[in-house]
Amino acid sequence: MSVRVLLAATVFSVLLNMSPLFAADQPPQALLTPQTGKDGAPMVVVQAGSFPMGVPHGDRDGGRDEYPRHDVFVDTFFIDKFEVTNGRYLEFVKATGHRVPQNSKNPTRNLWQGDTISDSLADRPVINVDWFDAEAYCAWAGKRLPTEAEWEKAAKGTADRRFPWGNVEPTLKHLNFNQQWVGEKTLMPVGSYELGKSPFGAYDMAGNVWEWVNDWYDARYYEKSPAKNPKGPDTGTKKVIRGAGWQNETPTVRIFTRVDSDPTIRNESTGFRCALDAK
Ligand SMILES: [Ca+2]
Repeated sequence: MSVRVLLAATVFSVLLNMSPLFAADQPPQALLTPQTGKDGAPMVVVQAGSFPMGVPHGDRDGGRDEYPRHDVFVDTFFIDKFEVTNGRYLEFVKATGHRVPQNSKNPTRNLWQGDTISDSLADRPVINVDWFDAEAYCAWAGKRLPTEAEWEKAAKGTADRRFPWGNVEPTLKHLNFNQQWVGEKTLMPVGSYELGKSPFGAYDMAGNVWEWVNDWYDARYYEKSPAKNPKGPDTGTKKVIRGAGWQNETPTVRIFTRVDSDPTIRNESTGFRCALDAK
């Protein structure tokens, strides 16, 4: 190989390696380090760009509120790698005096003893928190709840898929689902399912606990939502929860499942994770 050919090959190779720097809507990943909030919870980067929101092309299931499939552009943001744990929530309660998680309808499903938790509960997702508790935690941590579109993109990646890991039907190696209540062991420690993580590296986006997102629920929102950074309706009576929980079966744990919930309800199936703008 002549020097000239070698030089050309080297230049070509360097250009190839740099090509992500020039790709539209894709910030150079190496230069973007995920930040963390005050809670120290690890976060992952979700790069700017479009993704298909709603029921994938060719699939005929899903609720009416999950149609039409539509492309949504979302700016770069960070999202918690894991659901917020009881251990982190306890730090928030201690720091702020915020009320403890409590299931007012079914006290047998409380897992906290006052403001004390067992060691084995610390890494499991917090439950018995309403939308306002979730919002308060994220604000304390210097973060915010993800929008519904951000949540779906973090779970799905940039192309159609039914589950965070792809289109393979769910098994107990992918997620915590299809369970009966047995106390704290109903919930799995966050990040237990390597096989179930999303294309952006977020864990438990399907199963373990449902997750509050910021948006008000509107069954017809997809018919009119803005194509860029949709934030949900301005007002409403119900908030959206996403991702399904430990008690749900296969159809419900699909990424695109949308469910509405009274924002003041505190139950044993719903927790949350936080997001953060990329600065
Ligand atoms: Ca979850």
